[in-house]
Amino acid sequence: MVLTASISWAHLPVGKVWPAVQFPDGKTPAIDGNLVEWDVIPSPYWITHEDLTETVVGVGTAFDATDMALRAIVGWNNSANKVYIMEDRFDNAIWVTTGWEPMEFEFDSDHSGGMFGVFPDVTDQEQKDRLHGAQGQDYGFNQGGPGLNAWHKSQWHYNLPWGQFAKTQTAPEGGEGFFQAEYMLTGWDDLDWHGPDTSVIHDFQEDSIIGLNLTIIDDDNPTEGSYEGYWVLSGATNSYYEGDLLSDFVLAPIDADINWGAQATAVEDQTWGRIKSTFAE
Ligand SMILES: [Ca+2]
Ligand SMILES: [Ca+2]
Ligand SMILES: [Ca+2]
Ligand SMILES: [Ca+2]
Repeated sequence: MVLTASISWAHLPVGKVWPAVQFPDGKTPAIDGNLVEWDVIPSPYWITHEDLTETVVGVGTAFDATDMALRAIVGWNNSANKVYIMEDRFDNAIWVTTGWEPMEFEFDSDHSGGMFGVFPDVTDQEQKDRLHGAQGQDYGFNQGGPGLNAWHKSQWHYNLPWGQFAKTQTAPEGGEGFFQAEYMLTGWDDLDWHGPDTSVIHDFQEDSIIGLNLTIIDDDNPTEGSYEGYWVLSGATNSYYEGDLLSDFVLAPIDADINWGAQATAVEDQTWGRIKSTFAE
């Protein structure tokens, strides 16, 4: 009994706690799909495809990095009270924007665990809508369908000032290259789809643990349904609705080994780009 209970409550992978890097004030990333501000963050903060397990097709950990590869970083800032995620993904056939290949990520800011996404026993639609995403949230580009970035009735919460998503890609849809994205998110202890006035924002604290899982989906030929994999950090497919299965992330203190003074920004490039486009007009 005791063993069963401890297993059912264990966050996954068991015994693993990932660090979420703390951005000092003034060093938070611009959410523009240009990943240059993340370059100063060293590998102990990286999550790569080697950390993921494929759970649907049955590939397990036999990852082929020429088919898809991932580097992701989770960060946070105390003053802004936000979490930031970077996705740097190689894919031999990118279908994130028009197909169904999101990097999906689920958040349980207060680490409450429990169901947040599927309620088979709830038949009342109003009640279901209120529960869905309330105490854990599920995000990703087009995650809720084309143009939608969350898997709940609520969609306002990933737009400013609560959230922000941006991406770039080095190849057109269906091509081989990198899909690069940045995400800024608010934590919610209770997300009510009706709006922020009836929702409760989480207060992120240094050294606290949050529940978070990420999954990348590869489907290189969407018209033929060639589903290639569902690669999950926690190793549990049902992480998309069950908070107990999410991985643990600790909101790390400021890391003295990171040279934030050397952090590059894209501001100069963007300014020059604007000047050039002005010349061209
Ligand atoms: Ca950026
Ligand atoms: Ca692929
Ligand atoms: Ca929660
Ligand atoms: Ca693909």
